Amino acid sequence: MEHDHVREVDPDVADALEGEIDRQRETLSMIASENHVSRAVLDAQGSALTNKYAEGYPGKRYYGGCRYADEVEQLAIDRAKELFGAEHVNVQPHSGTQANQAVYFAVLEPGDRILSLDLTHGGHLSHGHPANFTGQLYEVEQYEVDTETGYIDYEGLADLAAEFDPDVIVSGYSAYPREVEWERIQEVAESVDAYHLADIAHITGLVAADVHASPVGVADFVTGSTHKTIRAGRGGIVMTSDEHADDVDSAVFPGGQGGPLMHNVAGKAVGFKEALEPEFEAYAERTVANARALGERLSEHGFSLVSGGTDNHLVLVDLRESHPETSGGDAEEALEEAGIVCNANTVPGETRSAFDPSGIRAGTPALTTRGFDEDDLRTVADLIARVIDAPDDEGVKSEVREEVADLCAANPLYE
Ligand code: DSN
Repeated sequence: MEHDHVREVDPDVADALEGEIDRQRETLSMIASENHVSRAVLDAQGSALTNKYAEGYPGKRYYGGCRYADEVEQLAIDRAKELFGAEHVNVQPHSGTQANQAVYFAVLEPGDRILSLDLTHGGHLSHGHPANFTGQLYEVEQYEVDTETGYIDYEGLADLAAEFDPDVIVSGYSAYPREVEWERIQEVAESVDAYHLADIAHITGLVAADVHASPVGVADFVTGSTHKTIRAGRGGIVMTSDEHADDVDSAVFPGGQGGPLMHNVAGKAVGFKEALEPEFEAYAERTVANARALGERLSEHGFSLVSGGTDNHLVLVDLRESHPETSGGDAEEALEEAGIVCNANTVPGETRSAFDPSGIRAGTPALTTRGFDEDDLRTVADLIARVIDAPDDEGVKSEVREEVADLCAANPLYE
């Protein structure tokens, strides 16, 4: 991939951009929240729409010259409605966190109450972590997964809701490998007269392809990221019913953001069009089948998986039993040296620290985009096991790096 125009002006940045493309081509991207978007989405995101201010919404802008911005945003909205069956869609949030912020801003006052999953059990910063604005503006109580089974403790959630009386219950997670029972959480929300926000950031693509149950039409608000499993332009999205449409729109703009990033909205429109093609459903199915194959083979190697396996695009490995001397950080570093990029992650009942936790999280969205199949993922699991069994062995890492190079060459990226 050439960056000739950048190189003419700024060779330092051009070198970094080309280095990044090479890094993505030559390593296995297994960060569960990452993917490789198409050249079409890259083009749209690198387009002249980056120059355009378009505060407002299609047909109701605060600036002139918005004809093409209107066309692009309306296409993104219409395609998202078709993909998810949502009554109302806002495609302007700059990120999944901004999408969540819009929902909180639409229905909460400072000091109101949020009930959400603890970060170390798979939740997200923007669901109420003390270091995030949510933890500072709102009163937060957190439910957990059952540490024995790794599944959401739905009964504990119901008990906590009855006790805490939240204004919003947040479902949808960042490191949870199992299907979420949206209706069950909706029932709890209704029983305490709370809104239900389902954050499908990680599984937006799986929901769009009907590979995971959809919370659209169940929860009051559904937020998502648009660049993870759905592989569209970078950013966020909010879906809701007509009843809450105006509140959400004014919470996004002018409530939380100024001008939308129209180049990213164009990337969302293009990615949603791709996701409406039948091939996308096959991609989403393969992503899940690949994660299952990865998890099963890791289990055969003696690794303990949180919840024993996966229903979605990621596995969460708890290293404490199988590799008590190896932290998630040690494993992440050794794997990266061998060309396998994933991230250290907390596990339920965490006994180390958030900075150097006991687990690793690994996902299949990006490898599946490159064409990896279940056999490939079993091979990748074998490579992961070899590295984590001997994280300081330079010979092992060098051998694995060569096998990674072969897998990458067989599944080229951005040719
Ligand atoms: N950073 C994302 C993730 O890795 O899950 C969430 O925002």
